[in-house]
Amino acid sequence: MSEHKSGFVAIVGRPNVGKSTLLNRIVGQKIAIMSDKAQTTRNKIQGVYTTPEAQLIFIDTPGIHKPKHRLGDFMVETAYSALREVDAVLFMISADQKRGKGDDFIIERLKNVQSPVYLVINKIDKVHPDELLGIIEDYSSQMEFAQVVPISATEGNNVERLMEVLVDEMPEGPQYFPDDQVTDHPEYFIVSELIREKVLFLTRDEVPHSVAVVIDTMKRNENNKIHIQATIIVERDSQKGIIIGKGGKMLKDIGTKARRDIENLLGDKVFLELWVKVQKDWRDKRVYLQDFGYRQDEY
Ligand SMILES: Nc1nc2c(ncn2[C@@H]2O[C@H](COP(=O)(O)OP(=O)(O)OP(=O)(O)O)[C@@H](O)[C@H]2O)c(=O)[nH]1
Ligand SMILES: [Mg+2]
Repeated sequence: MSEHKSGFVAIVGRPNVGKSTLLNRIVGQKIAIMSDKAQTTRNKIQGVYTTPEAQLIFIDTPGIHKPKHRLGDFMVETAYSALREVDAVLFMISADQKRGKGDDFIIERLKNVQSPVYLVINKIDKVHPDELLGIIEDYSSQMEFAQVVPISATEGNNVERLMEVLVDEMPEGPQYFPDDQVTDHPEYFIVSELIREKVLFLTRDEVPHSVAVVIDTMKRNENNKIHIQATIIVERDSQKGIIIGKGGKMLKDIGTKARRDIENLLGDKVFLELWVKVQKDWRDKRVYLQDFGYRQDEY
């Protein structure tokens, strides 16, 4: 009989290439929020993949970009910190985007990484198969990858194959998490993220990037529902107006959509109360970043 294997795998790449979508597919549950806006993920999120033979812990990271404020600095540092002490790195790119300065910047960092780096070409559903060879050649001329694996995170193409390749790569090791644990983050964190996801989905321009969500209380009430009070923080009064919407319609919409996802996550009825607060330029203020869950000591 072969030994049990385990290890850590970091997923890095530019914003919006589909890192969180892949993580959710691997664990079979929505633990990381996804959106069509760049810079959706802000923290490291671990997803646990368990089979009888192996356990892989995947670390989803914020997209690597040129930071414009302290929150951006935190996000990029968080992504780089995941490269340390992992057993493998997945460098994800999107098949429908040309290699750009942002990718080259990441590649330079990856050249110094000790563990094997896999090139994962995502969104192959968006291009003709003939285009793949050119992409592979182009990236392989920049650095040596342990392997190249084209996938579609939304359709699921080749994701099983990717898992096989990674299990092969992992060293012998114990099972770190129980069979049924899919993430290291507490429920309240995912709840706050699900609310933020709805804001990302329903608003545009600067609003999505200016929003943080904090859970104030979360407890079972006398009607046997989980009662959640959460605050949506924005940077300006005008943004507060947008989040609340005409006659409170936007806030109601955010609440209804978020509640559905939260009930799914918790497997319970939820009563969700949302508040909106302005905290001027919080993305550039260290104390607010800490208060809102972006702590330097967490990477
Ligand atoms: N067509 C297609 N779209 C995809 C695929 N994977 C992800 N997407 C879409 O790409 C967008 C970004 O996905 P995310 O998973 O949020 O991307 P990310 O890399 O985590 O982005 P950041 O957190 O901002 O760094 C979403 O609209 C996804 O639905 C894929 O395989 N095919
Ligand atoms: Mg993400």
